[in-house]
Amino acid sequence: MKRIAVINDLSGFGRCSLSAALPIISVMGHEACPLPTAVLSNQTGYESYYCDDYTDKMSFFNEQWKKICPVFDAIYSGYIANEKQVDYISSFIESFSDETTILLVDPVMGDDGKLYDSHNTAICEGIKTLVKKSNVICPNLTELCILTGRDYSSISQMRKERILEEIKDMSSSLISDKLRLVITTGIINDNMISSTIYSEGKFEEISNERIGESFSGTGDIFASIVVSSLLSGFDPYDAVKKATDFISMSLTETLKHEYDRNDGIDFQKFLKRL
Ligand code: PXL
Repeated sequence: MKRIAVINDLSGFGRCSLSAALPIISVMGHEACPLPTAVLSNQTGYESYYCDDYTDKMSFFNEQWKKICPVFDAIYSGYIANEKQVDYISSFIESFSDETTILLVDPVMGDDGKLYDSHNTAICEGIKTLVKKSNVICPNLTELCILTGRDYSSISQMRKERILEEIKDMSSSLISDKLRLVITTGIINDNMISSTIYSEGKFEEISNERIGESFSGTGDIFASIVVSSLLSGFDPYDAVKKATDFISMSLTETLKHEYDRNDGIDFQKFLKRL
């Protein structure tokens, strides 16, 4: 069985981060080894929350894990709370990977053209350095703009074909010997929502009907399915298709009843289809 180190927070409510990643990776046949960055009563989008920062405890995991699993098949990092964690994750990647390890960094920084309240420009600079050490990233359009220093508000107002050209250009500018796959999510056009895939000079788009608004945890669900699929040997297009179809199904289910976007989406009953 292949092992994925999952570096993310544990939130009691919000069906996001580790609470979403662990069931998804497990049902897809891999062992998910959680390394919590923080333990929260609920994700930070709710009106209030309690957060126990785990930064100073993370290095104890290093010490113990080296004795059990010196190299992971994949390392997947998500929500990062501070700059110190960026340094830690950077050294975790160096010490627990070899040339076969899939390194997926989800550069969680913001949405709808805005940084999350919890994120300042210093953390974003750190995340940029982490992205350079990864080989797969899955930013949303806001995060892709931050990573490439482009202006979200002007790009998001362009017509669809131009937006796609810009995304292709931004994606290719991030590609290096190390970073080989850039997947951009949440590209909204009328009643459709698309993801794009840039790898080996090829640029592809997958579109789904836009269902509801933006919900907690969908980015984490997306990244968890992508990293698990890549580890199972799927090609990037099929990995992204699996993720977007799963999220569409779960969103449709969520909208059947009263909901709060902070509670995340009803994905549980579809897990066995993964
Ligand atoms: O899903 C992103 C995420 C993860 N973890 C925490 C968050 C958020 C988004 O707000 O607050 C704690």
